[in-house]
Amino acid sequence: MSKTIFVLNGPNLNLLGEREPSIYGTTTLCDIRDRCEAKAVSLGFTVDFRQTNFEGELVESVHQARKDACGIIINPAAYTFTSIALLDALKTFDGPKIELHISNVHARESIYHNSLISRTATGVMIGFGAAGYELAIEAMAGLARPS
Ligand code: CA2
Repeated sequence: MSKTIFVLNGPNLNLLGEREPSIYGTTTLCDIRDRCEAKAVSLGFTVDFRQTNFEGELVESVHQARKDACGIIINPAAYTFTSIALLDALKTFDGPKIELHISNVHARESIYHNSLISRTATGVMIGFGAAGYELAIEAMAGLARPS
C-alpha cells in the first residue's frame, strides 16, 4: 500500500532561484523539495522528489510510479508542450496526476499555451509560484488512495 507521492520536475528547473526570478521567483528547487517533504509528512504521505533534464528519464520515473506511487505531481517544464512520449507514459498511470506550473503559462507567450499533458491530468495547478507545490501536495492527499 503505497503512500508515496512522486513529484517530478523537467528540464531547467534545477536552475530555479538562480535565473529569471521575475518569472520563477527566488525559491530554489531544494527549498521546494524540503517544503514538499514536510507538507507530505504532515498529511501522512511521503514524497519521492526528482528533477531531470532528459525526457526518457521522466518517462522512466512515470513507469516506476506505476509500481511505487499513489499519485504523481509533475512539472514537465518544456516537455509539457512537446512530449507525446511523456503523455503516453502518464496515460498508463491509473492514479491521480496533477500537472503543475510555477508561472501562469496562459499569461505568457502562445508557445506556452497548448499543454499536451493536461489531456491526461486529473487537475492542473498553474501560477501560484513555488507555493503551488505544497498546494498540489494538499490536493493530492485528498485525491490519492493508497495502492
Ligand atoms: O512555470 C513553470 O513551472 C514552467 O513549467 C517552467 C518551464 C516552462 O517551459 C513552462 O512553460 C512553465 C521552464 C522551466 C525553466 O526553468 C528555469 C528556472 C530558472 C531559470 C530559468 C529557467
